[in-house]
Amino acid sequence: MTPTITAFKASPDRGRGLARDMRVRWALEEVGQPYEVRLVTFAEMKAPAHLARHPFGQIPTYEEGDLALFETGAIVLHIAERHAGLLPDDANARAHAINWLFAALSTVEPVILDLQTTMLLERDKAWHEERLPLVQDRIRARLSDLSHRLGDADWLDGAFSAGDLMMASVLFRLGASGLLTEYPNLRAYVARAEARPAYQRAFAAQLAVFNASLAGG
Ligand code: GTB
Repeated sequence: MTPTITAFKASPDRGRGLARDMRVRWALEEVGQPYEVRLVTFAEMKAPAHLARHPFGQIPTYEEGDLALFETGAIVLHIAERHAGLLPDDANARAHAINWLFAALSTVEPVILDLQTTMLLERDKAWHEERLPLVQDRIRARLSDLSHRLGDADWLDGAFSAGDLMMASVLFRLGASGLLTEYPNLRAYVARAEARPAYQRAFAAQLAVFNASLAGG
């Protein structure tokens, strides 16, 4: 059964691949599963039909037959568990990959989101200049540990997995901050992830949606 995901009709990131439907598109491309996309406006995201799919009125969602999911972590894990390609067969290696997926979302993403909040919503506050270095240093602490763990390896734990997909997706959001440039192996890790054909296909698909929205589609 072809799954349907939801995505912004006109993404505020202007098709730079930062909205979270990108993670789901990428996972589906990695496992070779075709999918359909229901595009939603901000108003539609807060209307009852979408709230039935997503209690917080956000994107992405994932529907497959009777199953409706929200939260990118749950969606990517679901895709990875039902298709070959994103989780190893060995039980312990599989658990490690899932471990990294959770680490990306629970340990690395929160400090990065804090920086986005600081830059988008707190720039006009008197304390912004004082708070910014603290937020940046909390990110550096995570990146430093991650950089040590990755070392010279291509991926976090053996072959590319759902854990790498999620970790790279989280790190993409540091692009504008320049912080990744302080960790050459993490910058190379992100570049390797972006170079994957499945990532490229997913990126092109979400960019096409944004370009169509500019054209009034
Ligand atoms: N924890 C949820 C998950 O991982 O699925 C978070 C989902 C989420 O934050 N969705 C965002 C959303 O629907 C879109 S991706 N926001 C609308 C709302 O909450 O009303 C976050 C996002 C939005 C915009 C950019 N950007 O412009 O660069 C980047 C990321």
